[in-house]
Amino acid sequence: MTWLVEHLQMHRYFRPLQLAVSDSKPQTDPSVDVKHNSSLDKAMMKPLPPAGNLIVYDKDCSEVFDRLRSPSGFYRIRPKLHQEPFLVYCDMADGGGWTVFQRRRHGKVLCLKKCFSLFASAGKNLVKIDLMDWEGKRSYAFYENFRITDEADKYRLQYGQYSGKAGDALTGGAGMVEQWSSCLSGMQFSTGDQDNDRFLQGSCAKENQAGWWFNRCHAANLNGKFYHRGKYKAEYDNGVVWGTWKGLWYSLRHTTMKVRPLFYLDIAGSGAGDI
Ligand SMILES: [Ca+2]
Repeated sequence: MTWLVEHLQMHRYFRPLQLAVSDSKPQTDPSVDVKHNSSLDKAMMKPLPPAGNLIVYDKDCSEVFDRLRSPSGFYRIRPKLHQEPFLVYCDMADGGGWTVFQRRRHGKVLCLKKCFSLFASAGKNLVKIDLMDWEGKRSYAFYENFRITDEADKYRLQYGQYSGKAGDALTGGAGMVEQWSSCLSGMQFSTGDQDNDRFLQGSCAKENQAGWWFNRCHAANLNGKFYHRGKYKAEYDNGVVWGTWKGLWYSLRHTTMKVRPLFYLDIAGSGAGDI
């Protein structure tokens, strides 16, 4: 009798769990160019609501938010009609509707191959970069009309007006000399085996052990090496860096790059932001 009760309890306990596991399976997309390597990230992957027979994908997280007013989490989007839908993290706090394309929290996330299509549309957009140091202090930078071109153009970076508190590190700061060496506007994406920087004597991507946009080399590298404290010493300034806020020798704890349409009904208002 006890065995039966136990069995039923086990059965009842495990059944929904199994369902939950299988429900969440479509959320795990091995083809997404994102490395999820934390249980926290996995916990955030909640099942999508049933879509019925006709599955219509939203083109970005702002459309998901407009339609569902749903919480932050992973959602399948399709920026272009002829494109395969893919998973992205939607930040539904901080005013809502943000499509996250870069994130450092528990490992590297940079959605490039699929996410560049988010920037290909004619509509104006706003990118917000959220930064957090090791004391939990936050800062941010906004860029209007952010663009990443396609693979043929090696994912060239372009952006418009900066505003915010953390400084315009993508441009290298205010000084001409700094901008000559570190302005990332117009730069193609570099990796360890694809040197597209302007540093003739070597490879910025190799020195920094990171795929990123480099000039000669950078004042901002959110894909840099993760250090377990802020200040670091190394041969190269290869940390997770936003130079205009914390300098080149301070590696940040969390960073996020996220995009949404420029003219978006912002319910809560975007301030220091969720990260
Ligand atoms: Ca080079």
